[in-house]
Amino acid sequence: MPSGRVTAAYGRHFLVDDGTDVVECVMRGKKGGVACGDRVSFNLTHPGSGVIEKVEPRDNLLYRSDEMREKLIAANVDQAAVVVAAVPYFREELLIRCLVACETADIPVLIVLNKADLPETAALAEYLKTYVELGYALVAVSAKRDVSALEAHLRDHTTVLVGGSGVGKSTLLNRLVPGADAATGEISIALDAGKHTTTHARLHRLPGGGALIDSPGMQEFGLRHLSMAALMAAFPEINARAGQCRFYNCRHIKEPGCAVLEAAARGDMLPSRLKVYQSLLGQLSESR
Ligand SMILES: Nc1nc2c(ncn2[C@@H]2O[C@H](COP(=O)(O)OP(=O)(O)OP(=O)(O)O)[C@@H](O)[C@H]2O)c(=O)[nH]1
Ligand SMILES: [Mg+2]
Ligand SMILES: [Zn+2]
Repeated sequence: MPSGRVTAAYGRHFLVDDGTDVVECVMRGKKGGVACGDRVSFNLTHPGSGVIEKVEPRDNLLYRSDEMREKLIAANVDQAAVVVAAVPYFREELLIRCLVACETADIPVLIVLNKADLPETAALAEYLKTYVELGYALVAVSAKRDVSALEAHLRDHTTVLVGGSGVGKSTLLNRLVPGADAATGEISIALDAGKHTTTHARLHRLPGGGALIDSPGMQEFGLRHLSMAALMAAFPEINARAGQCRFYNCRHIKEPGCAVLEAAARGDMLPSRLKVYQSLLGQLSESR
């Protein structure tokens, strides 16, 4: 049976690259999802079209989940580039949720600060130094001017671009993959937000080796699938202090003698990150 890699996922339709040709496939029956980046086996039904029969076991899978369902983003990636920008605006909660999802899926992350050409970016670059101190890799680029700092990180890897709408993922892709010709959107001033220009994930081969997956910008990153242990492990500054709390099972909400809360009170932890941690924890307890 021929096999290949899924390079586009449009609902129940997929493009599969077998190394020579791109075959349009559907999934048989209603079983499980197929994600961009999946390795699959398929049967040809006509020249150029086929049916996916089997999804090979995945190295990893990045997905989000809300109350209703799971939304697959990409499979079998070496890393995720979480793209942020000061324009239209920086959404720290979305960044944190992306970082937590990648950590939970065992996917190394790189924070990409885009739009370095804009004056609004300087303050955000300063703010993100805290993330570097936490151990995250960060590169600043301008999709409009210079992306060389990012190129070195992408070579020979499969990388998925994730982040909010309008941060410039598709513009980065077009710059890095000449001829990709992905649609990019003008930011709607009226809404002061991205417009969700990209609607489906797509994998492109990088000219220097490796692949880049562009994904639709997200408004929310649902994390219903998280366990409490995974949540705590995904915050390095909490993880590092958890053993110092008075209670071994401290949840770092309002317990006395909590080393995490004390660190936050001293200014040794970003209050915004503690707040997102606590709200994620609250949602987990609700959904159980
Ligand atoms: N000044 C500046 N503008 C940029 C840069 N990168 C992207 N833009 C602009 O930002 C807007 C949104 O870019 P897109 O690439 O469509 O953003 P996206 O992240 O793909 O958005 P979605 O597909 O909706 O998720 C466009 O108007 C781009 O021209 C940059 O480095 N500098
Ligand atoms: Mg896009
Ligand atoms: Zn604690």
